[in-house]
Amino acid sequence: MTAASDLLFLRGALALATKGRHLAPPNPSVGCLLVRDGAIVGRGWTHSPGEGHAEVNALADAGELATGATAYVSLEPCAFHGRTPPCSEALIRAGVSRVVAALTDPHPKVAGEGFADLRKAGIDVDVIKLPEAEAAIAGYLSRIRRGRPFVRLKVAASIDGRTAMASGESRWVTGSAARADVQAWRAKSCAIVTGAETVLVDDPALTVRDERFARNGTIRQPIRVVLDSKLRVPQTAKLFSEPGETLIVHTAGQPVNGQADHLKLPAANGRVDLAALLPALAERPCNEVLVEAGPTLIGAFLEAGLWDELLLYLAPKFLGSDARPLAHLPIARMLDVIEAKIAHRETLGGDLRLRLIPA
Ligand code: AOF
Ligand code: ZN
Repeated sequence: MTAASDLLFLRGALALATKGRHLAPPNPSVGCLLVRDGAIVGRGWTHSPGEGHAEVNALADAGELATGATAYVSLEPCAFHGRTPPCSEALIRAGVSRVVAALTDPHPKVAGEGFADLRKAGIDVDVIKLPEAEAAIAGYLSRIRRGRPFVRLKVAASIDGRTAMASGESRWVTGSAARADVQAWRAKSCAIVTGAETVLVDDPALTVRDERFARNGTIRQPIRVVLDSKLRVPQTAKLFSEPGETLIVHTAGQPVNGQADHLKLPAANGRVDLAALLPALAERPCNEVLVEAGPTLIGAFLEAGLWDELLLYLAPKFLGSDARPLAHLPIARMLDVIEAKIAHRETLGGDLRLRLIPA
């Protein structure tokens, strides 16, 4: 039976899931709320891989009060031994009487097995589908269902759609609030993808530096993926000495030094084939990738239709018609324009952030 309170508590579980967003990858970030006699007795969310899942953390929080409680979870409890034991067993052992979940886990080792285990043990199970629960773990779902990560393009541009002066000079187009926001998107990503050109021109760090995302003094760094088909990036590039891993993706030749991880992929039009890159990143495993790159790579993702979201930060200034465009996209006819929908818009300091999705 679905009561209004079920929805409320399930949304509460989903809100808890956001707490682990920067820790959980490549695991899905899940939230769990334990409720007994109308009162919340336990809260949990997914920690780093190998540490507790949401359910186990909520059970630990509730202690004895978990017996007879209802567990609200944003995802079906797992039913297999991975890095940690199955949550279905932990819930059964703790004596919860009912489980309400917002989504079935499509992982081949779960996919309904978690619910089946609970029911076999006499626990009532209700699934109340929440679209927000899907959106919250879109990267994980994309990796498991489509074999490719969720691709989020990020661009900071002027109101006339320019990202840098013709000289390459690009600091600072947007303000500090927009830049702080980018840190949050990086923090929940598994990989930051960029191109050799950006590394050669800007020498970026591409790291998460905001202490908000630290746990026990360390910050989980998304892997930096540099598409460097001809191996032009020198070992002196800043990103090699930053915390976290760097992966160089190339299409020909042999890397001369062993410092960074290398991956050779097929080429398409002389560049790394993006259609080959994405499954390779899913294999690593990557849920969400953030593409922070120049006009060529952004244009290539747009043109290939291999993107799920574009985060567009717009600063109310004009860089002028000699400045660099946000995407290199030679389109001649109206028939071929790439259309998008504005899914969300927000102001950040003096800038505007649009979230666009393919139309
Ligand atoms: C849950 N609760 O909070 C999460 C789940 O290697 P492990 O043990 O960490 O298991 C990873 C799998 O667990 C992952 O692929 C997904 O199926 C599930 N994630 N399940 O019950 C959680 N994060
Ligand atoms: Zn689990």
